[in-house]
Amino acid sequence: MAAVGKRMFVVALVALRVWGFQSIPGTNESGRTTTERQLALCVAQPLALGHLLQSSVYATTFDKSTVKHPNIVLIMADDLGYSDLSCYGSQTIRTPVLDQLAGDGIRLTSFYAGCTICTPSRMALLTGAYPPRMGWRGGVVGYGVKTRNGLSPDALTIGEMFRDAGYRTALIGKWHLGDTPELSPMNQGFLTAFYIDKSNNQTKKLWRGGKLVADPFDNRRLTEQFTKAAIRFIEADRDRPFFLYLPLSAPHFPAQAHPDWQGKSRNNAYGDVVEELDSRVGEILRSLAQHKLADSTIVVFLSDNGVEPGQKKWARSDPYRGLKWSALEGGNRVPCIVRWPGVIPAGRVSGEITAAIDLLPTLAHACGIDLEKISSASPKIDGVNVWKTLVAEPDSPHARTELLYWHGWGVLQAIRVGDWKLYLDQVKEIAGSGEGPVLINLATDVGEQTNLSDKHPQRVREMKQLALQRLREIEANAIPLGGPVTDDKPEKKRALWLK
Ligand SMILES: [Ca+2]
Repeated sequence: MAAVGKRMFVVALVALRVWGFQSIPGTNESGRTTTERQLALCVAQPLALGHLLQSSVYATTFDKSTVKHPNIVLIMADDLGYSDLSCYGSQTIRTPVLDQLAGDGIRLTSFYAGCTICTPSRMALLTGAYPPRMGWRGGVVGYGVKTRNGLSPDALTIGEMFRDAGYRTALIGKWHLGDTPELSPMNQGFLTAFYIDKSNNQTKKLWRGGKLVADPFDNRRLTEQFTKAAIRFIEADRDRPFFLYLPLSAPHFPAQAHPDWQGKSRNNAYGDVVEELDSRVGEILRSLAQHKLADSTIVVFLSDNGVEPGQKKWARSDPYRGLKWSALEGGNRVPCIVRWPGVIPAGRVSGEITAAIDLLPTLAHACGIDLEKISSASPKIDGVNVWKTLVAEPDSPHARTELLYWHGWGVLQAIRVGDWKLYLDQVKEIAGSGEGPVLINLATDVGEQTNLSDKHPQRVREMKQLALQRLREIEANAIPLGGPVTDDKPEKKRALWLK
């Protein structure tokens, strides 16, 4: 459908809502898409549409939904690269469902994961804070972080935030924030939990709450099992709002195709796994539509970090360089799509800087949760509320202007301010970084190839000073990891040019 026509129908929907047609029974239980429903609505109301066209309200901004406490479905892929979806440029993997989700919502092109590897990325997503604030100093649980350590129960998680606001909460997928009961999802705000506690190459155990339900699990069928559990959770109690955190274990290595998808893609088992993931997201969206929940549910899709080095033959982050663990764009910048029909304008693309840490304050705002009123010993939040950008509120400055990049071993390696990125450390892929800080202009140099530090010495000084100021504040206010404290004097790893 032409963009203008689509927009017209959406405007009509908003107008009908304003005029009191808030609920049109019989138009949305068939699983039709939002656009089709809006089309049906407009056909059913020719007088309203005629009035609308006469009054020429094309410039109407999107009205906030009448839904005060929308549901949340927060889907996260594992190690999915920036350009592994068709709508982000993949030529070898077909993702029609996620492409449509982007078409019905907003696609973010400067969105950054919480970190470049699994554990700190999830810490950041769940707390809205940079991972070193949570005592993380490098590595993942089971590799660099002991399995009895993880995210501190003292931190306020997004699960606790929604639970305390009266939401049903679930973690279905991969946890990776500590193995002990104290550090389990059940103790971090998730009333329902069906999960693997580490990556699919680190464990073979599948848990439901505290009960072991499979050992070994079938890696080929995890996405299917998580999807079915997610749909059961959505359908269990539709009278209460819910927060579903669905961090799928795919396409993290070993990528093994589900039998129904084996050989279907043009990109090996990795592509098969991503195409299955896309289709499973479709099953969840269909469930929402069938139960008339699509318009009252915010769906977010993101990845937890960039391309895994062992999968670089198949996974892609074009046009960016760099892999998981690294501070290059390819390690950090990931797909992110957000859909809320009728509230977030359809088909938008935004290149403003946004980050996984922004989701907690942004979703809190969207769901009417006042973060200021939540009393907790949790560390400060680094995330900012970017809601006005998502809904395209006119004349509102974008809330995020800067970003810190953490290497997988805990070092603050770079800072971004606007389009400028300054490397503060020696990084093997960045020429000249052993001689001094390297300044990149991301607006003109997506491959991060040209060092502009000699041309902008003042900017280099200011950005370095800002990075140091941010780092010192974070170090001064960090809490220890959850679990036993093993280091008396935690090592402070500093980038070469911040020493
Ligand atoms: Ca990951």
